[in-house]
Formats: sequence, C-alpha cells, structure tokens
Amino acid sequence: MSPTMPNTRHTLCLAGCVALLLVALLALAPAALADAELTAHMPVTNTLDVPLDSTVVLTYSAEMSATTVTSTTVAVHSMMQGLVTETHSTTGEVVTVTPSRAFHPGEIVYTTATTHTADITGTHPVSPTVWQFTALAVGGTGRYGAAAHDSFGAGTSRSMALGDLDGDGDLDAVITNSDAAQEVWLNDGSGDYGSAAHDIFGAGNGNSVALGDVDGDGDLDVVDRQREPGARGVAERRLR
Ligand SMILES: [Ca+2]
Ligand SMILES: [Ca+2]
Ligand SMILES: [Ca+2]
Repeated sequence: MSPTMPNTRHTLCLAGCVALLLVALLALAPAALADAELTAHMPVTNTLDVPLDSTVVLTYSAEMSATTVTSTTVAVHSMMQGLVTETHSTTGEVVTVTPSRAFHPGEIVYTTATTHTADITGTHPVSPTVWQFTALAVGGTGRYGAAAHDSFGAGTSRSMALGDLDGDGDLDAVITNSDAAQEVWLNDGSGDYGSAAHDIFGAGNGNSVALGDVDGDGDLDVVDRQREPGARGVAERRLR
C-alpha cells in the first residue's frame, strides 16, 4: 500500500463532510425574499381596537421608491367615509400612511397595497396585499331609551346603510323603500336627519343597499338592488 493512501482517503472524507454541512446549512437558511415584498404591517390584520387617529405602517423587504407610493398604489378606505388616504411618508423600507380624517368608532378600514409600488431598483411586489382592521369604539351604555329620535319618511323601508355621503365628517343614511323612491338623509352633525330626504333616486322596489368607493375617486358610491314582486332583481350603481 502506498504511504499516501490514508491521506487521500482523509482528504476525500473531509471534502464530503464539508459538502454535507453546506447542504444542511442551506436547508436551514430562511428562503430569501424577493425585493419589494410587503413583509409586515401595522395595524395587523383583524385588529379590533385601533385608535381613531392611527397611522398605517407598511414594512417592505427593500428600500422603496417614494415616487411609486401614492394614494393609488397604497390606499386606505374606511367603510363609512371612503378613501381616507392623505399623506405617504417613505423612509427606507418603511411606508407610513397618515389618514386625512379620524376613523369613526367601530368602522371597518381596508388597506390596499398594490403591485404598482416599486423599490429603488424598480422591482415591484409579486402580489398585492389587502387587509382590514376595526376602529376602536369606546363608551356608551348600550341603552337607547323608549322613543325613536328621528323617523325617515313614510315609505316601506327594506334596508339602509350609513356612510359620510357629503364628506363633512358625520354619518348620513341611504334608505331603500319597496313602495317609494330610495332616499338619502343627511346628518346635521348632531345625529338629527331633519324631516325631509335630501335626495331621492330610483322608482321604488328597493330591496338592499350597500356603500363603497366603487370608482376609486375617494367618495362613497351607492349600489342598490331593486326587485319587482315575483321578478328578478336589478342592481344599480350610482356614482358620485
Ligand atoms: Ca355627512
Ligand atoms: Ca352633516
Ligand atoms: Ca366614489
């Protein structure tokens, strides 16, 4: 046997061990994130007690390009007010959105982070992210007294929705009637809606209604469904 054989076997064994160690380390290493991915956000999804003046903070995996972060690419919509995105501040990987108005107590808020943002190299996120949270509601006794404070017309109402339709900070009402036109009632700021509807639309047969910023221009739009007795319903979209 050659005197060099043991050294050769030792060298081969060492190389094999090193290779195995590298494979093991690679298996344990976390998967590398692609650039510009959203890795965390505050408030986190489904938080129920978010302060009314809270900001929304998004953390990405790379330094973001401030010019790509706008109210179109990172938008905050509240269910009762529509688009509330005001200013974006971008510092490195962190984007902070400061809403233009305080959230209403108990309302649901949605943040949409699209794939049209980019990091400083121009790389976009692979997927959009949408999440929701709920604004904090405090106080109150849960008791409502014996008499209604206001009544809304004489129609046979089928459904209603609340939202700030005129953008003055208080909650207005949309009511659908089965035997009269649909009605918008504006809040005077103290919870009173007056004695007359502010706006009417449609021709009755209202069945259900929902509010949302359908066209993305910042204000709340109305989607209502009307239904003739014994007939199929017709959905209408009314944009502002
Ligand atoms: Ca209002
Ligand atoms: Ca008002
Ligand atoms: Ca709108």
